[in-house]
Amino acid sequence: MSEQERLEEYVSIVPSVNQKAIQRQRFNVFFHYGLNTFSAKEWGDGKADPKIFNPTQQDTDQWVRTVKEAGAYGVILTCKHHDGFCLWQTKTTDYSVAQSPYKGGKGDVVKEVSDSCRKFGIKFGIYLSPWDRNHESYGIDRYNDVYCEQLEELLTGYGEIFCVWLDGACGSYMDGKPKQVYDWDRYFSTIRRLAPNACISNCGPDVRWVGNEGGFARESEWNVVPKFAFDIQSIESKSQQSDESDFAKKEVDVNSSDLGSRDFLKNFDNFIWYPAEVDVSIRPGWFYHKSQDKSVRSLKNLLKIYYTSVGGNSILLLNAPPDRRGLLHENDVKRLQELGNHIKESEAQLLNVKSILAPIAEEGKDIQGVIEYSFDDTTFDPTNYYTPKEEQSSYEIKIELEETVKINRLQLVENVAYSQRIEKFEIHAFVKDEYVKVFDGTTVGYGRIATFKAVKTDKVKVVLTSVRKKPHIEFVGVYSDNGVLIKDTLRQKFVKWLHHVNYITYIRRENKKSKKNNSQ
Ligand code: FUL
Repeated sequence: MSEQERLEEYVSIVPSVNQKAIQRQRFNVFFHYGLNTFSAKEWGDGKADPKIFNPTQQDTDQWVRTVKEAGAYGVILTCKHHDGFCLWQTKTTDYSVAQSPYKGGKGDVVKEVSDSCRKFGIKFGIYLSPWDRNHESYGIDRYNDVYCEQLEELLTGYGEIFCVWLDGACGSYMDGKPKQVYDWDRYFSTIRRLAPNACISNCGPDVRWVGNEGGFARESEWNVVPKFAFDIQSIESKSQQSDESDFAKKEVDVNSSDLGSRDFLKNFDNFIWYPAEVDVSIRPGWFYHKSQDKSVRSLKNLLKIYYTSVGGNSILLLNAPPDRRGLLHENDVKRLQELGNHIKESEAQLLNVKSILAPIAEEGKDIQGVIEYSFDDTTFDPTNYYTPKEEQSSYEIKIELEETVKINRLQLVENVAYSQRIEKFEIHAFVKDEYVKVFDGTTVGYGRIATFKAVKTDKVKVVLTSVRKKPHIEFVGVYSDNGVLIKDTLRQKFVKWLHHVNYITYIRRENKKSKKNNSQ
């Protein structure tokens, strides 16, 4: 394939309807809740007495109200974690809320959370751990039937589901059991049949695990990646294998610091649309532990995660674990509200534009449309975009603001119905008598929020210096200074350098392998 044919191939790969929806949703909250909440464990062994599950003030409205205040759009609940304890009235096992004192054994936490989601207009999703340390059938083929029955109960009894989150973590050796041979294809077809609007995430074909649980996204996140990126064996092998708290600190998988640049893709032939999700907890643990009440992430830290994920072409899944009362702890609530206020206030700082100039547009796809467009709702509109009439080697968009003001952010969104096309861009601000470069960027995709050192100006220029094909831009917005500047620490710079070295080694190895295969 020539370079040109390759580029055509990459831009022909576009998201499914479900992927478009979850990408536009941008930010969701994880609730880890269950027996571990009461046993102070991260990985329950499946032997804890269900009687310890006894929240006395459970209020799922409080959880979901807080999610809304945090500025998130969806919730994912651990309906069953690795210990096998089910938060709903299931027919597949006795190890559930039915055996607990909660509501005299008649409670159904899944129902309560899904009802609260509907009440507050928040989407509802489920986490159902494939690894089950309690079920007698785990390890033998019958477990696949049990797992599908559990999926069926959850996908038919609780209304619309936006996401099914399949975890690759497994430590079955700890129980002296063989690893279950999971029938992933059957799980996927069960989900597609019963919840056609749901994305299958993590060990699934729709949303890609970013590769760590520490809140790190790559600087350049690509949506079109080689098909191998969706390889369950490798997702599983890189997932947590033991209950070590250090897991969260691990950085992006070294072999995959680049999953989609032109340079990287040229080594492969099959590609898929596979957007990244950053899953990370607001506390050191995924479950609530009283000892961590003072270790809730700072707002500064959350903002770094928010701007590098939501602002860096990734979905954010932020975990906030309810406590033993059945409430989100005051410290977590406060932090989530601060985050929500920050997002709201920062979005309201969008500046009015006096004029905008760009290369001549295709008919009906004028640049004016993309500054008038409101990006704050979550409905994806495939018809809204600006695109130039002609293919060019670079494109310049000049924005004149209504007033001279200090700015520190520019948001750029591609209409992903036309794939991800922008590979490199620059932002320049007019200061004194000339344009000065304030930002150098790579990927845009379904959302890039570029933050830079605040600069006083009334004119900004975005230059797209490398594209796969002419861009389809859905939104461009300039914002006044909110004091946020996301930049790398020395350690992160070092890790990036390390990734680069590993990446080169990886490519060399792949090339060697394919040369060897070709000569055989
Ligand atoms: C991991 C699990 O082992 C953790 O307990 C948590 O559920 C996290 C989201 O996924 O792999």
